[in-house]
Amino acid sequence: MGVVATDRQGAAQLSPKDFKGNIDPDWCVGCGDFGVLRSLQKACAELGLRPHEILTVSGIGCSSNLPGYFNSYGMHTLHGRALAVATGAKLGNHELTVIATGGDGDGYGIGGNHFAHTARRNVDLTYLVMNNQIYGLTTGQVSPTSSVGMKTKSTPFGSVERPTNPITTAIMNGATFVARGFAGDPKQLTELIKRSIQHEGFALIDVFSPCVTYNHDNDFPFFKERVKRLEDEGHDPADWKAACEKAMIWGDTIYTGLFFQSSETPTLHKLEPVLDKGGALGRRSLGLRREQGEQIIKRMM
Ligand SMILES: Cc1ncc(C[n+]2csc(CCOP(=O)(O)OP(=O)(O)O)c2C)c(N)n1
Ligand code: SF4
Ligand SMILES: [Mg+2]
Repeated sequence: MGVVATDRQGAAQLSPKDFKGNIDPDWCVGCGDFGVLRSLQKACAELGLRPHEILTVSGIGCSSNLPGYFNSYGMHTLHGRALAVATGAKLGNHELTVIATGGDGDGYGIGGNHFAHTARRNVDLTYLVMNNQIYGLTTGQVSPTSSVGMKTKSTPFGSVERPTNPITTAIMNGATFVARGFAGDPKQLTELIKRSIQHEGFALIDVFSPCVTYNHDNDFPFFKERVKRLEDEGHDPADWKAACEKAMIWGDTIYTGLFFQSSETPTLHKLEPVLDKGGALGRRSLGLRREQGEQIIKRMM
């Protein structure tokens, strides 16, 4: 968990609008990513966070443009590398609320290695994946979550590959908070984001965020007909086996909500002896004279 406001009596409560970036999104009209951005803004406002307490980090893709539209510190990094950079930032300043964002291609394809290892390390951050089952930015190629038979620009006769399951993958790799949201259910999504930020450890929220331009199979009506909330069925997120079973269901019913949560594993920054005492690394003195610091910066430029 990052800094959730407890120490600012009298400070005005921010509204979702305060988390609006200076640039308006250039997403297609109707893109699911709008719902994700709004839910994130609402969640941060309701938690009493301030923009300077948050870092959003992304890779490359339509969804990865999110940090540009959100008012906080932000980094738009390399394709598939959001989690690597987010891990470094969290260890550099573990007081920050770190939120990595991106798409299914970015996170589960080229960045799949980082996904597995960030979960295993239980890095204390939220990973918000806008899963539209397609490469949107590059105009509609098959992605790791595209369904078998799906026709795309790169699979004109239908995809022959089985899709990855982000929920079971995250659970098997040791993630301690694993959830699924839907851009068409902002109320549930906002709650999930709030809980993921409050959670201490690696939190995945895989969000169905339809690409209205390049994926006409998995659109808003497709999900509206199928999604059922786990919380309406009395699912216990502490039940690992039930979480895996529910995550495997894909058909007339597809579950959203919190599949799994555990507080048994310490976060990476709590395990690191160097970070254990003395506060955030980024706030500590480097023990260098001013000239030495300037020389290092000069050498690096
Ligand atoms: C190293 C590298 N390889 C490939 C690309 C091209 N590329 C840019 S975005 C993208 C896929 C984006 O898909 P996804 O992460 O699902 O995001 P979406 O656009 O669907 O939100 C690819 C292959 C790139 N930018 N860099
Ligand atoms: S191409 Fe798809 S994912 Fe990209 S902005 Fe348009 S609708 Fe959204
Ligand atoms: Mg995508």
